[in-house]
Amino acid sequence: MTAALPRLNRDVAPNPKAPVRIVHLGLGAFHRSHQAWFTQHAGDAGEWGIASFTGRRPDAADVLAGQDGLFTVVERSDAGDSFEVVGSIVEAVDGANVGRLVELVAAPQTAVVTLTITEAAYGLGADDVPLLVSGAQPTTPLGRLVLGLAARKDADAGPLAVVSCDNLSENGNVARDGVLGIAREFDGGLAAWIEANVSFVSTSVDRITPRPTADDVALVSEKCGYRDDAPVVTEPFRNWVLSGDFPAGRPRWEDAGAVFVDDIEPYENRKLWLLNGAHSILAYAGQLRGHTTVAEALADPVCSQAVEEFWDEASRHLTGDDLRIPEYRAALLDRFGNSRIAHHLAQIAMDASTKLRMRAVPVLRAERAAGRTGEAAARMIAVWAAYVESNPGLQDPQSGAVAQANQLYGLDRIAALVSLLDGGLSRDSGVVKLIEELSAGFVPAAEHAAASGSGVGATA
Ligand code: CS2
Repeated sequence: MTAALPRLNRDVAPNPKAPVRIVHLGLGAFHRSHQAWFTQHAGDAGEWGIASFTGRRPDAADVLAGQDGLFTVVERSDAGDSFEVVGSIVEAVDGANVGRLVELVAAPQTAVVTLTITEAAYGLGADDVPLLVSGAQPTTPLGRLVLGLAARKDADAGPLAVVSCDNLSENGNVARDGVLGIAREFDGGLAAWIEANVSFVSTSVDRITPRPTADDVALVSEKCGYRDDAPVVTEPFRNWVLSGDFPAGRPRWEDAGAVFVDDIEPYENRKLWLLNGAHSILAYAGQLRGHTTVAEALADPVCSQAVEEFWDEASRHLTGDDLRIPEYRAALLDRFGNSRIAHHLAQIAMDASTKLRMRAVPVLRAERAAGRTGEAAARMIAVWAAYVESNPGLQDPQSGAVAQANQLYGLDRIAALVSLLDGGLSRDSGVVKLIEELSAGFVPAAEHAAASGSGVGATA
């Protein structure tokens, strides 16, 4: 039945194909439900097409190219699903096609480069310096971007904005440091040109977008009457806060609800600590207690209490008149509880050493500086430590160091893990002891079930 349906094509697209003026690195589900969605909903969408490049694998580009960049956004709430075709991606390209990337970054009409390359990728560019120097093709997103910027400089194509959309605090500055770090080693003149011509915009991005499944593909066929091999399922909520200059212009994203601010830090921290921090607690504590999704974990009082206590701690350090923390927390409980969105804890658990540095460390440090224990932030680290003990293969940019730490025992093991997040905290014996105690309270689900029927294996 499905095979007889026409493939999604421009006849059902909302607007004609726009010219490429945005280049994106990191073509994944989140990019499509967020930046591509906002661009489609900008009042001047007709002027802003996105050329989107994949990261490590070509698959997403292959599928999307087969339907001219089009895809369906399925907005899923407790009330039901709504379907919308998004047409702002006008070119979907395999990231290994560095030639096309360079050509587009160097094109004068390109005004913006957006990034969703994962938190971990910002530290990887050094590997690319020898490749760039020898004239070989770079393999990391930032290495590839530097090559594109070199071509833009040579073409005298003018300034542009690089907009990081990864969950890092001060992500614009992190992107700038990463790009300049590579450029300085490669070509000092290029580094100076970047400093003078490239603006690095910081943003806080938010839209929960789990990996799509085969069921989602079947649902779109059934409801929409066409075949879409790359739908994306997301929550109705979306948020984008941006801070920085766009020297070559930008879409009117504010028409779609994006907010432009001078000081992004309070918004960034609110999102990274309250949303992402809670996610990380649920990811490790939840899986240790036998849960699979965010909604399931949140329904477990041990996990939700750990989240609430962390929110109480973090909120003490979130000051700003319009942050509306109680409303934000209430909205998060609703969003996490949206059980029609199966947001898998295993997906959130990955890359912990990078994520916890943003999500747990600042709150823990701030609490200790204020003379308190920081127990709830420490618990986030503790549940990770407990989780990697029984799941040593968890994907992580520092997986080798995590494995080494796992060879140790007790406080030594905890100190080694904490040192991957923050050197100072790992040398604070009070912190290490607290994390060890909290960690011992969380036992894997199997042991849990075998334990003598108390039902609660956590100190939360
Ligand atoms: C999650 C985020 O995977 C993770 O680490 O915390 O992807 C989260 O779903 C998004 O930031 C929501 O905007």
